[in-house]
Amino acid sequence: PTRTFFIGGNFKSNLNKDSLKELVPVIAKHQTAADVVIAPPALYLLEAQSIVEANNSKVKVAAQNISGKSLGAYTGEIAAEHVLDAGIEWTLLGHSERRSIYCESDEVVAAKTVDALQKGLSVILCCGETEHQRFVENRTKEVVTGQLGAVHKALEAANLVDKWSKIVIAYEPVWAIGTGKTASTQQAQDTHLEIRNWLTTISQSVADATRILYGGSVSAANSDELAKQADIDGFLVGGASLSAQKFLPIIDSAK
Ligand code: G2H
Repeated sequence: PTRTFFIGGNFKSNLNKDSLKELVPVIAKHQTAADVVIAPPALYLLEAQSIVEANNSKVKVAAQNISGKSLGAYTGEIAAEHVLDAGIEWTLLGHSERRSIYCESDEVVAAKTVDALQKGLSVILCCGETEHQRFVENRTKEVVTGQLGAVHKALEAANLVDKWSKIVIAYEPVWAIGTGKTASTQQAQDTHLEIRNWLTTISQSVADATRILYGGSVSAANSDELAKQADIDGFLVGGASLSAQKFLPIIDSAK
């Protein structure tokens, strides 16, 4: 199966107007066969979108989160409608920082995913186990497929199972996020394969077509090796996406 390599840049709550205006055009102009999607802080979504458009770039912009509600009385939130109105096609959902710091349960992430897909956004859906769940409880597969399973259940209930084609999965072991610790190439590949096998329970075609990204301290030093693995179809990059010097070589590791 051919799956176009996919590189996400998750800027998290970083950068400012000036550094964003410096960084985004460089990414937008970089030539690659890979799908590249960058997720700036919400306040800069419009700016990032206008930069990629001005450069006629293939690079896409993603929100880092959406409310999961429609327009209305949800102070502080950004709805899928706003993201779409900005000409933006993607959102991240279920990042571990959303889950752990902002208490988003599997069910909340699943409901947001349904909302995003129903309204026409594509979703980078994050999943991943904690250090305790992997190394003490030995429950990585159960945790990750539980997170993805909650989404699948919600898609079934909403009659949206065909929308798996609009989802890219990002596997991000929580213990490897921003810590400098990366899962070993083998640990990553093994878990990606477990996710791929789980996807066959939806259908073989979903398993074949769905991109599964690795995330967690990806850098130019480890991206080539990770990219070679059969079930690693790209990366979700945090810290190293904040500088062109670090991010472009990771984009270039696309197979
Ligand atoms: C994981 C990743 C991007 P980092 O959160 O989503 O960040 O590369 O900084 O570990």
